[in-house]
Parts: sequence; structure tokens; C-alpha cells
Amino acid sequence: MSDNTIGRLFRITTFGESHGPAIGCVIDGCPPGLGIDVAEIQRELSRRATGKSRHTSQRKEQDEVQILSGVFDGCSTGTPIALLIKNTDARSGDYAEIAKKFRPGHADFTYWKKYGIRDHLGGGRSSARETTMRVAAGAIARKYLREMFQIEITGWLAQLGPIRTDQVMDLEAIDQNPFFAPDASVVEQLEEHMDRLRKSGNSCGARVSVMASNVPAGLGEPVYGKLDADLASAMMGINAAKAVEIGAGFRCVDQLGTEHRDEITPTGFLSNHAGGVLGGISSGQDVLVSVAFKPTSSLRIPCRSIDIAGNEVEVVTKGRHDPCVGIRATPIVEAMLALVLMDHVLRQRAQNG
Ligand code: EPS
Repeated sequence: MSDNTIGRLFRITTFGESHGPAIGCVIDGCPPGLGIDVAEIQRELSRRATGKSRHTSQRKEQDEVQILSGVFDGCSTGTPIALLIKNTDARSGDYAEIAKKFRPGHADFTYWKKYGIRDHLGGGRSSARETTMRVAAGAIARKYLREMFQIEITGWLAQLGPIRTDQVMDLEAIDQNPFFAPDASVVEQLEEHMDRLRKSGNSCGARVSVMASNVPAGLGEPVYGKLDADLASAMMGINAAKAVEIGAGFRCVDQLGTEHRDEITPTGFLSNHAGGVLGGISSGQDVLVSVAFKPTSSLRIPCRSIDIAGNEVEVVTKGRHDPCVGIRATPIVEAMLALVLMDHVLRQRAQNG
């Protein structure tokens, strides 16, 4: 399997499977002298972790990150930073029944078609457990962006199933509820929706939005390294992501030019339909991205499928699955935005000084 790396100058290579001994990454290209605080990385990891509420997977992982290299006296040295998290609570027996069957809607079908290897244990490399490393590396990128540019990244759940959660934007509320919802008044409704869904054995989708403020103008490399193209690629690379919008996104189809264009005045732009990117280059406005996550495919509700020999079978998936992967996706989406901005900050410095 190739292409386990993201970034040109700030390069993250992840490795590991959900039910293997550990999961890890190597960060290559981190500038020297950045304070690396394991507690800060841990804080981000705990925001993403399983089992924080009854609405997510009940797998109990400590997600304790070890820094194996690249840090001396609490600072990055400029050498590769290797991070490792041991897997301690895999329950591989849950997957015995689907060892030779495919879950409709899951990567296990295409992994089989491509590699001819069936690592059925916890989804193997296709598991969302891999996102621990995106979040850990993202915490380092985020720190650099904050210290060097005062860039602040904030993500939130914008919609869960049919319920809009962003009609009120109270940024303080986001980390005060298990959904990362900025509208505290809908939390009860979300709880009820998820309780009903969990009892029925079904799953639902979600939309997560993220914003980066204080992004300097000029990030992004036309024509094949556009900032928005790299953002779309990074976000679509998150497990279960099915769509990405930058700024107005698909809404731009309905807009007239007079509405969509963001008028400019001596004191700034009058709107931000562009999502902070014009011609693939950051404009200095907030960068705005939204990601749609599909409903989880691992369901205990029986369905029709085939086995690896092509025979008709019924599939029932056991285990501790998230009924809505979007609930835990906010820290992941934030991390991907941080990784892409970090890479582009270094690329901008390399060419333009
Ligand atoms: C996942 C399935 C579940 C989740 C896992 C992602 O794993 P398991 O079946 O082994 O309990 O718990 O998420 C994590 C372990 C994590 O840290 O995010 C999947 O199929 O993607």
C-alpha cells in the first residue's frame, strides 16, 4: 500500500492498523525550535477519542501518545518527529463473523478488490483509528500556526442527520457538549436522535465545518497546488468523507454573480462566499470548509451482500461502532486544515521568503 503521506514540506506519514499493536506517524519537515508539549497533543487526542459519551464507539483506548524522536528539551530539533500510540482495547473476536464477508458501504470490498488481502480486524488500515495520527500531527501544526501567525482554527458540527446545529454560533459552547455543536439549545434533540438511532441499530450522516482566522493572504500554489484543491484532497481523505465545500460550495450554483462576488472596500471584504480562497490562493479572509460524512456502514441490522467467493450472504456487523462518525470528526477536520495550512505556510516561505 503506497501513499500514506500528506504534505510537501510538512510531511506526515502514518502507519498502523486498528487492531495491530500500535498506530503511529512520522512528521518530517517540522521547523526546529517549536515547543512540543505532549499535554497539548494529548488534549487534542482526547477531544477525538472514543467512549467519551454513549453516542460514540465504546472502545476504551487511552490514546496515550509517545514521542519517540525529533524533540530535545521540549523543542523540535528539525529531525523527524515520530509519534506512537499503542492499541490496548481491540476486540478482534467481534469481527470473526465477517472475516470473509463484505459490509455494503464499507472499504472492505474495495480493499479486497485492490489488494486481495482481507484484514477484517477492525477495518485494518481503513479504520478511523488512523485519524489519531492526523490529530496528533495536527496539534503540532496548529501550535506553529498559532505562534507564528496567530492563526486560530475552530471546527464545529453543523448538522447531524436532519438536525441543523449551527443556527446559533456560540463558539464557547462547542467543547461543552459531546457533539461539538455551537448551538447548545439543540443538544437535547441530538441526544434523543442518537438514542433512538442507537436503539434501532441504524446510523446517520453529519456535516462538520471548520474556519481558520488570521490566515495571511498568499498561501496556495497555482495551478496544481491550489490551497482549496489541497484542502479538498485532505478532507476527502478522512474516513467516511463524501463531500467537501469551500465557502459557499454548492450553494454558488444558485447564486448570481452579484451575490457571490465578495465586494472589496478599503477596510476589507463585504462577504466571504469564496471561503477565503481566490484562484487557489488565500485572500486573507477566514478560510471556511465544510465536510459531509456518510452514515456508518457497520450496522447490526442484517443486509444482503456477498462473501469473498462471490456467494450471496447476509451480513450483520457486531462491535463497538460509532452510529455517527461525524460526531467525532470535528477535531479531525480541524487537524486536516492545520496540516494543509502548515504545509502551505512553509511552501510560501520557500518560494517567496
Ligand atoms: C472503527 C470501528 C471501531 C471504532 C474505531 C473505528 O473499532 P472497533 O471495532 O475495533 O471497536 O472504535 O475507532 C477507534 C478505535 C478510534 O480510535 O477512533 C472503524 O471501523 O472505523
